[in-house]
Amino acid sequence: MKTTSALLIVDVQNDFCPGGGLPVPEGDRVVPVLNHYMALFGERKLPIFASRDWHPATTSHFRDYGGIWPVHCVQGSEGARFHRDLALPEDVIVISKGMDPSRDDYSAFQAIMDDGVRFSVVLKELGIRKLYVGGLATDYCVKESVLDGLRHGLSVALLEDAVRGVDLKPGDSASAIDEMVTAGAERMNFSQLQADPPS
Ligand code: VGL
Ligand code: ZN
Repeated sequence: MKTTSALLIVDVQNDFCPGGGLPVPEGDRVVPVLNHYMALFGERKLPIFASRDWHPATTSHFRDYGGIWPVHCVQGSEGARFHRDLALPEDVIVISKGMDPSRDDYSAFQAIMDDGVRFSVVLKELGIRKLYVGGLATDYCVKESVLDGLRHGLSVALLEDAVRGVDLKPGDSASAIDEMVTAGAERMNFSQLQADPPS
């Protein structure tokens, strides 16, 4: 069977969960749901990517240096680790973004693997045509990753039961979902995926 689908888990890191440096309300609620998605992709031998926000201590992304965000996901810190209950498989492909101290880098398409290979290049090598996206935060990294996926010509499904948003302004996450759908993303939840499994 030729692989065409992959799962992308966006930034499910301690700092984006309650108690973290940039907590997303209910951010940790995505964890058990994403574990179900990972099990389904794992059974079907489909690739699973996990992106991480991976900032240097000094970056224009942070409030102290001109940005809008409190300190979060500093490289090597506890806050930058994936949530402990996120059941990442051994063969998960971790991609990192946000290392450039002069850029925000919200999209996973700006992320690279440890060996420097870009996410889009890996997707191409694996023949991925459809990306299923969940994680944090709906109105930032999830949104930008979904929009970039569509720009790259992929089919993109937004896993609506496995995302949560920051909502700096109330309604930001709802608008982000509208924007993704308008751009061509398909909204999906776990029971819909079980009825129409990825291949
Ligand atoms: C994110 C704000 C700042 C995200 C990252 O992962 O959505 N949001 N840095
Ligand atoms: Zn960040």
